[in-house]
Amino acid sequence: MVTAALPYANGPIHLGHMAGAYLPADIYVRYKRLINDEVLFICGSDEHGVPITIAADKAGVTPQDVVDKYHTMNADVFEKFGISFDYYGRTSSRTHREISQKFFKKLYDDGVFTKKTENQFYDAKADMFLADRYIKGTCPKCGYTEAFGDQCEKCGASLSPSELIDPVSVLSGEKPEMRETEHWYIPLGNFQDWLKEWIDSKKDWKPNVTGQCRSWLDGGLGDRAVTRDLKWGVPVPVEGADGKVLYVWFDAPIGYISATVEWAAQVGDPEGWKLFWQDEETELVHFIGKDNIVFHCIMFPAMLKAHGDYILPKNVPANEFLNLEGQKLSTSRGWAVWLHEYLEEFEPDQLRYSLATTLPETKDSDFSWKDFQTRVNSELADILGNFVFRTFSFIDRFFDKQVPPLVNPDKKDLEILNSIKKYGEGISEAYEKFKLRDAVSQTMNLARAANKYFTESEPWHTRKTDPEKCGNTLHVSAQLAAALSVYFFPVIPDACKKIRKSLSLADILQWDEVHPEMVKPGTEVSAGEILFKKLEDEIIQKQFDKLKTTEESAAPASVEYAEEKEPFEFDDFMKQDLRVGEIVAAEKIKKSKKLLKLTVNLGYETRTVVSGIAEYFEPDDLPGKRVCVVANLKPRKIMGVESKGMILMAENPADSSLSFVETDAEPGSSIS
Ligand code: B3M
Ligand code: ZN
Repeated sequence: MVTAALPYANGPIHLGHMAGAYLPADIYVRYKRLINDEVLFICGSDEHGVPITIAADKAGVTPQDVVDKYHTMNADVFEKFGISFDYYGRTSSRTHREISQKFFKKLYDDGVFTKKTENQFYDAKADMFLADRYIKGTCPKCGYTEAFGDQCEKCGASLSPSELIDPVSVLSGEKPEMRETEHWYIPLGNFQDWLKEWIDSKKDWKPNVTGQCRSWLDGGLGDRAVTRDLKWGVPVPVEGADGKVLYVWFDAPIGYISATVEWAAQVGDPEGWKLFWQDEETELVHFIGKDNIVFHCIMFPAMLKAHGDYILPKNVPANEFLNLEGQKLSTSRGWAVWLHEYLEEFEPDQLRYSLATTLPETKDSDFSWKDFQTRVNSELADILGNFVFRTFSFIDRFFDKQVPPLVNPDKKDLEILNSIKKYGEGISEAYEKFKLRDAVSQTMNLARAANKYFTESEPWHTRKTDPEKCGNTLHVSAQLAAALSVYFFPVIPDACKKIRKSLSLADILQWDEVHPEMVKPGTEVSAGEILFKKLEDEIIQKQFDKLKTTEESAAPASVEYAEEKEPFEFDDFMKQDLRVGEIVAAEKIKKSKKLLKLTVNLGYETRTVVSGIAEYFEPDDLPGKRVCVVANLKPRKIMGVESKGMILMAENPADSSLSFVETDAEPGSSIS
């Protein structure tokens, strides 16, 4: 059972999504199908949560309009890009609503949840509780009258709704009242021991995944809300829950199960989904980006364990993030490459291959248009394309379109023929360990070896001087082309189908059908078309310029830089002791919207630092970050928490967003 993270249906798919979860998952699944594993590949649209309602408000339409548009658009882009889901569902479906409600009800009846009361702004006219972005008023810092409940867009101050002067509801314009509201929570602390043992048993999980899980566990697991006061979502199926819906991160992972149920119904085997979710023999693998690790390795496993009827994930090979031209992808700044726009200019295989060579498997990686052009021109075209083209056109022109027999092969012929199986084992082993970049580079190495063999055999000479030897070269090359059409199929399926067609081979071959005598002498070979056209500099430059223009148009007109402070003495600077600290845990501070309590490892000690960044960062995303700490700042009590030190933050003058000053240096390193 293989799943890929359900993309929010609030916008189009970009490169980062592809490299994070969808392409790795598809390559892995295609490989699994080639080795005859019974595999089901499930995904779908994540259609609930505030991201959807904000997009709807911005566009002046309903949430259903938003999800209908992007569900269709994203399903179409995945199809065109060859992401071969067996089923692509959506969490606004009736099946999903019923299954997620039933799941919730079982945990509710089993007493898994705790219930808590909290204060929240309520709009009596719109008859709903208000999320932070749904409240606006006068900024207490600069007097701007359109500040939102979470942030003032003018001065950038991070706010909490209760700080706004004269708050009003964005929906009705009325003054909201403060009301008590109740929510259900899953007390993850009750699963702490079991989760620690379960995570510790995962010896084959990627270190970036287990590392983040351990930070979470070390920080102590808190309670996680499983319901929200929103109109849009799965209604909470119990008494006294009017106006409440399931928290999006409670229902979304259940979307994997409901989509499988829908798939089973679609294939006429309504009970067939149980093989994939309730059979201990089945291996469940979740492909996700690193920002979803806590939900797939801590929260969802706790839910599945509590429920009792489901299997648990065997592996969660989360990828890190893909950067674009050396910068973080940013949809708000327009710094992104949208798949539907890419497909207007280029072929899926070209991007599948170049992205596969730079997947952020263990650390963030980068995509550049220049590198894309190099991968297409110097590898796909010059190595694989060139080898296949020369082989097929030689057989077509000089061997009457038929694969010649192998007669008295020499050492080189036998060596490369016998290397085919070896390559297959190495590539297969890499795939089994989710080392997809390594698998892809080994596959291209086989193409390199084939191309070199062809060139060094000089069939254009032996054709006249030693026709038998020339025939051997083309016989061997035909076997190599056939092997490549199987081994490369997970990555560049379209090109592989073309190679097989030219070799009159079956469309879907299995991995273990690859062997040195795959293509029989006498097989009809049609001269292949050019597999990969080279990309000209102009078309690449055009993409790069387009990126720059979109960024400029999305960037704010004028940027006001803060005044530089007065000069000061060097000795004064030397009084402060800056150190590298690794955040090992992060949590919100009760009754404060702005503060986070961070546990920071300084190498020589671990300490608590309070930081006013709760409006900018989810606590879940912070463990593992290495940041700059003013270590010798005098300790002080903030909201009852003793804070020793300060985390340095960089404030972007364009939009006042905050970023950490991150480093790879070891915790405890002195910064001066
Ligand atoms: N919708 C994707 C994200 O966090 C989120 C994944 C759900 S997987 C169940 O961008
Ligand atoms: Zn302000």
